[in-house]
Amino acid sequence: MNTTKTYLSALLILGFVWLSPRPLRADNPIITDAFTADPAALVVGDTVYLYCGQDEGRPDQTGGYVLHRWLCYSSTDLVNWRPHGSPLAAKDFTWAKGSAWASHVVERNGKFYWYSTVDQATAKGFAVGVAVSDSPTGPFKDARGSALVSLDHPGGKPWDDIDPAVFIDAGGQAWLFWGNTTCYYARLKPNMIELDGDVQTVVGLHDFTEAPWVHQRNGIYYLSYASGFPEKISYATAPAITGPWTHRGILAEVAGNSNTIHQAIIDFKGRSYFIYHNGGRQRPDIGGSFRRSVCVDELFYNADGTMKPVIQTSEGVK
Ligand code: FUB
Repeated sequence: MNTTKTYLSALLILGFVWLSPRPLRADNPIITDAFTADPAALVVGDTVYLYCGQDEGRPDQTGGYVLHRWLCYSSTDLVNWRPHGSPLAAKDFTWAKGSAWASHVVERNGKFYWYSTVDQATAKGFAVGVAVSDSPTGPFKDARGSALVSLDHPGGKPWDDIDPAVFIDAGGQAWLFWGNTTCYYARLKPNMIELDGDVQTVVGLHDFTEAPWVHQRNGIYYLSYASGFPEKISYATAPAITGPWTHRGILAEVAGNSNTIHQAIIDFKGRSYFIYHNGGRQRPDIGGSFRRSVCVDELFYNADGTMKPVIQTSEGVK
């Protein structure tokens, strides 16, 4: 009798442990229905929208960066991600061909602007286009019918008008940052689809490769970017968006099994997050430098405002 009682109690305890809620974990990579690269993220209310390119790289890792369209996902907890398909493709810019490289979406006055890297069809080199929508999930339409940024600025090279990132400051001024090997920036007009004034070069960055991302916290401006190759993420800080920028070191080491890493940084529900890609997908669809996957890990600050190096995990965020 006593044995039966003990057995039943043990079963009860086991059942209780089994049914009690466990912390949900995202597991990295967070997106597994496609290979995804170059994440940008936008917080709208209680939802994070994730925008990324769809990597089409071959399993044998040849062919370089092959991306023709961008994908969108959303989440209210960073663990469960809802796909919204592809609200924008390189072909939606009639003046472009192929390559849907890194992009960034921002909200202004209820409209959503998607700044995108494309390869030009009718002119030489890469360029930045901009598409607009009334909803974060689209549909998006080319807002200009032409490139917002292309080779025609001082110092421009066919490969350096890539990886746009937009920051809107507390006074409502929008700034566009972009570049490859040189980091450029320029003001945007209030209409968000035209540059306002000259293209400037950011000085003070160490070993800038690409993928600038600007954010602000407690009066400090942060410019993080991919440095070197294979890429790490470095960052600099400044008292104003125009600088002067002070180099602060490495924020993230080389991403697993990928030459590139391309970060986005957001605050969401009281915590900070570092969103990036790696080549860490496992069998049967093995990842790599041209078959990348988006990951999220938590980002922490020191008391003096510097950022702690990000620990890239397989477990992801809770
Ligand atoms: O995805 C193509 C290119 O690779 C991006 O534009 C860069 O940021 C790098 O991630």
